[in-house]
Amino acid sequence: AQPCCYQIQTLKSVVENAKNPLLTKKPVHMSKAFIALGSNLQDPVLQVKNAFNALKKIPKTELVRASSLYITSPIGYDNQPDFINAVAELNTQLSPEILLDALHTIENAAGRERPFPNAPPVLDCDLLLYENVAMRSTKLTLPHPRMHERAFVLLPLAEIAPELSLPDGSNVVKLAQHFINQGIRKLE
Ligand code: PH2
Ligand code: MG
Ligand code: MG
Repeated sequence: AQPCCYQIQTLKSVVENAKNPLLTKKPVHMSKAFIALGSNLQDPVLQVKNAFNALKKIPKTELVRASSLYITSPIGYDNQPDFINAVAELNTQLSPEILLDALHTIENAAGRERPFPNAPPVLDCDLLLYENVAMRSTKLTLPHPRMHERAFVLLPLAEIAPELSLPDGSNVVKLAQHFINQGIRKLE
């Protein structure tokens, strides 16, 4: 075909496609969410890297940013191995509750068991923040109730989203500065 004929054909199909509702994408509303990942069993570095890949596969969800991996001293219950921690930023069409279900599915797929409360996790995936939502239900509390005091959450968050503020207005970089002595360093 001559170049001009080709162009006319292309124009025709553009016009036809514009009329086809199956081919015209409606803009969808995406919500921003932040996830904390932690592991201290069964090759924690691999567990956290696998978790990033699993986050990419959540339906109606995009992985926007992944932090570096950090090696961190256990908080709360001392007699367990060091953790590998990281955080991820997602854009999602899922509600907080459905996103939480997806995170539990990822934990279970990694072989998470809960023999006792705060048992060392093969993989812990916590929903930290969902937009500016502040809520408390039996299933989910937002923001994550202990994120304000944990270097292993605040430092990786400050790395990928320094401008981020929590629903109460506190800035992550400022919060992180209080907890830099908790025993945390970036993995090389
Ligand atoms: N998670 C906990 C308790 N303590 N300590 C570190 N360093 N990293 C964690 O991810 C972590 C913890 C409960 O989820
Ligand atoms: Mg946790
Ligand atoms: Mg958890």
